[in-house]
Amino acid sequence: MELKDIIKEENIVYKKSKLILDNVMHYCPGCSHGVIHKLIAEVIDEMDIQEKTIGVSPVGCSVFAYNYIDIDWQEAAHGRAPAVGTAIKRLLPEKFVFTYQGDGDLASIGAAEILHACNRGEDIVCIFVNNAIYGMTGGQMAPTTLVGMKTATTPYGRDVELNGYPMKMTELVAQLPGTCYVTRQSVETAAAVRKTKKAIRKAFENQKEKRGTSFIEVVSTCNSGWKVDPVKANKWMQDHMFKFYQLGDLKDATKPEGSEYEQYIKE
Ligand SMILES: Cc1ncc(C[n+]2csc(CCOP(=O)(O)OP(=O)(O)O)c2C)c(N)n1
Ligand code: SF4
Repeated sequence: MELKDIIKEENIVYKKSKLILDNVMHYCPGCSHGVIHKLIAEVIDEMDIQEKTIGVSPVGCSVFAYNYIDIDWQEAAHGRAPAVGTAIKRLLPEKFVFTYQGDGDLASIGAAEILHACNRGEDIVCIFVNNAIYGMTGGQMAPTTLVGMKTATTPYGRDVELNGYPMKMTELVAQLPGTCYVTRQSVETAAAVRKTKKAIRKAFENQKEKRGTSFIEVVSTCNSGWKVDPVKANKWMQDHMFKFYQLGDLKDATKPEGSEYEQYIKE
């Protein structure tokens, strides 16, 4: 059988979402941002809300997210995406509004904005890409950098005495009454990608039902910033990041019994 016999319309099992534009992505090969964009596009497409959705893009590597997903976008200054998202949703409550931020953006300069938006229970979806590093600006330490992890500004590894402890933003926002759904996912395997897509869909459905803030952390790699190839980066993430940033739902207001984590902390 030749390639031309295989590449036929009837054999296609997967198609790129029509919301993903043809622009060539600037992300490094192996970067998680592209996969997460794909999932957001698929969910918006499947919910048929392309015309009704406004994304708020950040300052990190995903600053150009607006070049890749065919919806309306607003760029926000460093850390301010949840404040800008709040304003958009309050002015245009019929729109679906989501923010997209890296860990440097969300957990560093934007720590106040995200905590207060979640505490107010703004009816928005917050997507938090945690690759434990400032990817865009050359791999400096982020608030989420693990203890002992080497970065451009911690060449001997993050030292608690000097740099403090890594911050678990997802655990912090889960405590705030305004959040209705808080989850931590990843995208390094097909199974993980499917779970993350389900989480994004759930978050948008929550917004439809006006339930409050949904917060999705996606534990990710930055192979360029971590200075390893994409395969090693995934393995390192599985071995080290998941131990500290445990995957799963932390809060789910749609479940009367609560998420497994909520049940655990009640006991
Ligand atoms: C007020 C302000 N401070 C600093 C910067 C420089 N800056 C741009 S992107 C970035 C880091 C972004 O890292 P992160 O949010 O983790 O996203 P990633 O690039 O890893 O996806 C920084 C510090 C800026 N643009 N504005
Ligand atoms: S520097 Fe890191 S976060 Fe940025 S595109 Fe490359 S791999 Fe992705």
